[in-house]
Amino acid sequence: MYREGQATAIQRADYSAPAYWIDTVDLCFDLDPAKTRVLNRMFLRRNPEVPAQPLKLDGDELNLARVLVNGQGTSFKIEGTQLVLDNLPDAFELEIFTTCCPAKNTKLMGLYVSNDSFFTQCEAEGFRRITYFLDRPDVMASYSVTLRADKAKYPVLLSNGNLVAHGPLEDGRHFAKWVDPHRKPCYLFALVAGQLVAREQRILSRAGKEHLLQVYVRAGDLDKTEHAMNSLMHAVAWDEARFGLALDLERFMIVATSDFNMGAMENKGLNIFNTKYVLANQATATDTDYSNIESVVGHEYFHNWTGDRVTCRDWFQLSLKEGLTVFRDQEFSQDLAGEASARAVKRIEDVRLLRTAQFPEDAGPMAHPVRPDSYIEINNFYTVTVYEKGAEVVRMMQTLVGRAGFARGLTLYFERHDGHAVTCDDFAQAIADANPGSALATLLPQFKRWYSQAGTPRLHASGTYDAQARTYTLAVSQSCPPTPGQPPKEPFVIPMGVGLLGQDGQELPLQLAGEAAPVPGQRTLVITQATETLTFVGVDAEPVPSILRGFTAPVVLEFDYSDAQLLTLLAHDSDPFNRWEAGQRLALRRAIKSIAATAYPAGATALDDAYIEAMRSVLRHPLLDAAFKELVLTLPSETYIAEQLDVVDPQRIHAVREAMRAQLAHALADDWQWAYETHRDSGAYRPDPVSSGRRALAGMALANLCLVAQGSGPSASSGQASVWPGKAYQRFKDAGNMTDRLNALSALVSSGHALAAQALPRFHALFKDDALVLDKWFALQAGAPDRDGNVLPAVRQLMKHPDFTLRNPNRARSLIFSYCSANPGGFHRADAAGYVFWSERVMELDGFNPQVAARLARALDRWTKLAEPYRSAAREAIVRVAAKPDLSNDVREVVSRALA
Ligand code: 0A1
Ligand code: ZN
Repeated sequence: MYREGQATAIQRADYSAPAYWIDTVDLCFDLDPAKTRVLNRMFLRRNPEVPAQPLKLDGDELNLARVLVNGQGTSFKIEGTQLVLDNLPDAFELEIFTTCCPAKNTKLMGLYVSNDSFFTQCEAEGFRRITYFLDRPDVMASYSVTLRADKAKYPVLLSNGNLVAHGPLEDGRHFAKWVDPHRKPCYLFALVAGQLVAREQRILSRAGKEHLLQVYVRAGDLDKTEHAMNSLMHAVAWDEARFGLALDLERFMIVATSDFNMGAMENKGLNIFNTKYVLANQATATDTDYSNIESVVGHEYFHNWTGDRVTCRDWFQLSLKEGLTVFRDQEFSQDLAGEASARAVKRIEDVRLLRTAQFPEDAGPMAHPVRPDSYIEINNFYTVTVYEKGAEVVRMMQTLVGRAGFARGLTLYFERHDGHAVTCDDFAQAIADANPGSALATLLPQFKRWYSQAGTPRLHASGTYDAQARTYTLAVSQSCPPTPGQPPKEPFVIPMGVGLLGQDGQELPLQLAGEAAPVPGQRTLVITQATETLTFVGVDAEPVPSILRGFTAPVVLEFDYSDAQLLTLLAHDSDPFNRWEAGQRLALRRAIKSIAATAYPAGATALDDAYIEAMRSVLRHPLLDAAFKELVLTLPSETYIAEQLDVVDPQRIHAVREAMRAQLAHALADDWQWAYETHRDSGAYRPDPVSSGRRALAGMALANLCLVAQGSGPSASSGQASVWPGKAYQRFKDAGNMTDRLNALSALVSSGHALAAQALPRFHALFKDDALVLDKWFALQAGAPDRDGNVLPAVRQLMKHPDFTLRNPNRARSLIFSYCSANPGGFHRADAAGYVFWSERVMELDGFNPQVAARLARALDRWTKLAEPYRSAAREAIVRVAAKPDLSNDVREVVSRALA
């Protein structure tokens, strides 16, 4: 067994069924911030399929007061963190009495206090911080829970399931008893107690059943719950309509807390959410917030079936519920967006996240398969690979069996596994078995390599046109780079959406050699071999291939497109994803060329007329949606550009991208002005895709116009340009919604205009009582484009601001993560000061919240790619963190992998 300091790596191959089952759990809590008493009465029975052995219950930071077996005192041992009982009957009642201290729970795992209320977080292994238990997802039990607390301080007492009794107790205390009708693993347990108010909504299911939906928040926040409630109602209706999955509870509750390590949690019937993904009104939330709320509310609700009704056998199977549920929330948002073009915008956004966050993970020291083989700390594996790549794997299954076939597969999955804890194999098998004869069913063992092989496959394609034979041949090959512990890779099953465009941009019918007749429009071909040749016949002139349409597989497509071909795709491709992709390729190519150029400052004229004219055509296009235009006109991020290079000089990338941004701003100055004027007013605020798209494009235009005013080109000197910062400031003051207000503020900050110094304090004064808006204020400053190293001193100064605290994860993310993980130009400093700052914060956070610290530790994952002097300095900083003697397993796993 592999040992890492104190910690032992858990291996997927070592899975064995539990030695005992827990049938019922009866919990009684006396809630007190300093000392909460937990009485846990369980019925257990030996698992006859496993050799007889002692019962080992997990615990963490608990004070044990009493253990009774069938009402009698018993001998027990404490081995490390486990409570060990031997010589047990085959079936017995076990009573355990413990206490814990929620007020001192800074890890926010288990039972903790936030704003004078109690909350729990049990996934993945937090329940053991509440009571001794078999804290593993394959042990499913029936729960009844009694909560007792001071009535004035904690008027609302919530747990999973149905409220069966409540009433007063002595000394101003009261109680509530909850019974969950569904068996569940302990990671889905939840309780909440505090001064909360609820927005309520009664709904009827298709079958005519009534349900109560509730969104609980602090008293002042009720006016910010309408969108979350609407999103929940949409989610309930969508799951019934698309997959026939109805709400199985009389009552479904969402509770918001401002102290939360992650986004939200799908506890059965009692979802607990980060306030960020609940609270919204037009004055305080942006369009992005609105859309995030919709997808996170959907995500947690969809877990009710994919995660709660059918759960994971062990934590290696995490993507069973997460990949599938992300896929479901992506589909939900697309279906709600409606129009094909709005669906495409959502798809592009999802792919952009995958490529900027997951592709680097898959190429770095933390690379792991969608179903990992081992871990030291499971909390480190709630990753973009498990979530977003996992969702792509599920999406490929749908592509291979079709939308209806996939819905059939899901139905079979629930028929087979409802109420059980299963594996990714069980899921894939159900989808394949419901679709006999499909490519998925035929290729299932090979397809499942997506679960076992890490790394991003590269799909290389080249095209040859034979005018005489009227054929177009695509030679396709695939490979996958080595990842830690996985040197060679076997070929994947890669669904590849393909279309061919004529020189005039018209879609050509497709006929493969050997086929009887052409098929109009695009089709999905399935690549399975290391190399393959696809020959299209009846092709009258050399076509422009549109490959991997809709991003049908999570791969890097290499095709040596000419600029002319990319311009044709950008102008004409009927597939909006590839249309956007063509624009990205054109920009990327120019960025890379400029980065490699020897002249400095780099990128002064990175963009040529052809590119600029193409962007102008998109911007002025009479038919394209504003949201799509905004995506096309956004240059590839610095992180994405860095991933394309073998050796990364972050300052050079930053300089080139900034120069490209400025060039685009100047060259299209009149067009930006037109775009701003024609999109700035979207009528009464509604966060729908069309009006959000208009606001996004207007915001982008304003940012560009401010950049022009700050710059030195011919358009800057004209009096016309210099009015824009003033207009932006006015807009910032007058805006009727947060999207427009923040966009105007951001235009001033990112152009570096002096008015930013007036706008920022004004913004703070306006929103000083709204934590989520203050997060935006911190984030904007920490993420500002770096000018002569000005961001780090600003961040250090902001750490001293009375509103800053590292203890609140949202606030820590808004300042520290925005700087270290989302501002490469500011963070990667030649003087290493960014890395020093990073190491200080990782170690500081690790002292009280290792989970959040380990996330921050990932900011230097890609250090080996850095050019000198960054590389050595980054290594030094990581070594400094690794040398901390009392480092958590969470951070230790990340830094030791980085140094391996
Ligand atoms: N299952 C949740 C994510 C989650 C995981 C761990 C947590 O611990 C702090 C919290 C939430 C989801 O996928 O939404
Ligand atoms: Zn989830």
